Amino acid sequence: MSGTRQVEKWVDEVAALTSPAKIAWADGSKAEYDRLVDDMLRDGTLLALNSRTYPNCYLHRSHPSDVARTENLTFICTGTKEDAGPTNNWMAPAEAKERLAGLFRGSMRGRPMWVIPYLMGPAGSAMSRVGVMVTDSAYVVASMHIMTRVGAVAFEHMRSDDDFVRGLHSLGDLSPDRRFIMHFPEERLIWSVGSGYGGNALLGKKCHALRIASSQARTEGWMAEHMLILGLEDPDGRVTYLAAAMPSASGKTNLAMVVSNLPGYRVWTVGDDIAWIHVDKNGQLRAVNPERGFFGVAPNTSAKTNPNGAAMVRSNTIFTNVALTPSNEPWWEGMGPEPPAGLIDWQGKPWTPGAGPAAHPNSRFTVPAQQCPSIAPNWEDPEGVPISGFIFGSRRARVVPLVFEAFDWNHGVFLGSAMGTETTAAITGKVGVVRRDPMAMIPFCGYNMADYFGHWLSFASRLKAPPRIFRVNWFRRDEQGKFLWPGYGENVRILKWIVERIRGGGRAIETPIGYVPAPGSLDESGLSLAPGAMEAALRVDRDEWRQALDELREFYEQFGPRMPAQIWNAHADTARRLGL
Ligand code: OXD
Ligand code: MN
Repeated sequence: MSGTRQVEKWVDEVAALTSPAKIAWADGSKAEYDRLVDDMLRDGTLLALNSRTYPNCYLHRSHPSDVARTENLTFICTGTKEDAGPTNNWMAPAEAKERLAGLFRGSMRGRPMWVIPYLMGPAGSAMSRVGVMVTDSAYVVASMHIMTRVGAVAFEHMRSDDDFVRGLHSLGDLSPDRRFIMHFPEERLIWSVGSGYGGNALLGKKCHALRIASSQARTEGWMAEHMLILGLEDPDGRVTYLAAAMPSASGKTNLAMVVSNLPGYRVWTVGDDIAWIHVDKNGQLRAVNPERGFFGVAPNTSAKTNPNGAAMVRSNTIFTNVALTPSNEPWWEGMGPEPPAGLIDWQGKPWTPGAGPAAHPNSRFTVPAQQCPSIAPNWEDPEGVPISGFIFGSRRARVVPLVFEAFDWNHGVFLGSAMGTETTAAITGKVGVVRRDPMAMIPFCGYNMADYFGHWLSFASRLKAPPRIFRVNWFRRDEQGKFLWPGYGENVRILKWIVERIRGGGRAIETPIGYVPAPGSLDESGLSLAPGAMEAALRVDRDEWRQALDELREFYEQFGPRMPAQIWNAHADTARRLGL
């Protein structure tokens, strides 16, 4: 199979640079996937897991220095530094290409080069977009099979000969010193070298569906967001769709497929990481999940924290950097059972209790979305699902109440722009440091974030009734450092209040920061919280907010005059309402 003339031309150029032994075009078939797996079992890239308890599941161990996205090596290469903005690493396109051409030159010598045409988004959807990725990693090809729609379907969705994102990937020598993840949004081009892992190498995900797509979306008038999409079904069978932005490792996958602890309520999963959102002809926002699979964090996935997640990874799953039991089953911290004797750690060495984590904290599963027990029957609807509300959630021990609602669209955009989150040990090694992460897009916005806020603001006039915007924080703690809210399956109670607010009926009180649930309006039936915990979880603390607004001012100032006036005004209004 081969593609359009433009695709072929580009593939020829890439081959001339990387000098592969041969070129193979991926067709996305099951036979192709099986062949890739067989080859990788033979050369040791994959290990087969227990075929009785984990049929068609495999373990991959990455290079020990290649275990996570590397934001410090990720660049947005726009014509001017200002267009990338102060929160992105920037390099001039010509310089980036010159540096990386040196690393790509001959990098595939003696090895095959795969060309992967892929579709992001459901077949038949006007919201879907095409990419063509070139790689020298079989693991990447197999993972792209799970995460995207590979093959001829991609070419069928090109709107013109040139309508595809170009993604060039090579493992290089896997050295962090020669690792770069470069984005050229103006050319819809990605160059990634030196990493075989996750968001650095599966170019459809963070590189295409967020960084390049966010820039393309701005030009074309839609939104590419780091958001899950879920539908909450109420006891009357009505489903309300919500999209939620949360920073990495903040429970987004868990929420996307949460099992309700409230009788009569049910959550349907549409997506767990990325939402592409368009305005339809009636002025309604509609969202599709551009991905076809989940690339989730394994540790702490258990029958208790995420029963649907635990169930879906029992077949047809590629695990990366988890531990291995003597009976050839995957194991990770927080899975539930005690670690069995004879465990092998993520690097393939015998593990002893106390020797640090057996599974890497960022170990992953890659699994087809269709296997999730809560997958929505309409998750691949080409029209997408109607979005009635947005949720911005982050990890804050203080300041941010469990849930509250923005006054209006502009105020909601301000709340999204004001997001900060406490880093986890798994991410930076420094626990509890607040990192500014507007709309959870700091690592993923392919252009200047001040312009991104402006893009969000511009939707108000295009929508018949803009979705309501909510802020949540499952992670607020009491004076002793204990979580005030149980989270997980109980979070459906918060979703219920959100949907009641959207449909009318949910009661709230006005505070200086937004609408907070009125006493008794959150469904606490069957839940026994410590006395005073709910009040503490919902409290608006004036001093904490004063400090938060000061920190926010500093963050905003770096954008200079590009920062939209509406954001500054919302900041000033909040200070005024707090009496500051
Ligand atoms: C992810 C991330 O892998 O946000 O989804 O890091
Ligand atoms: Mn993510």
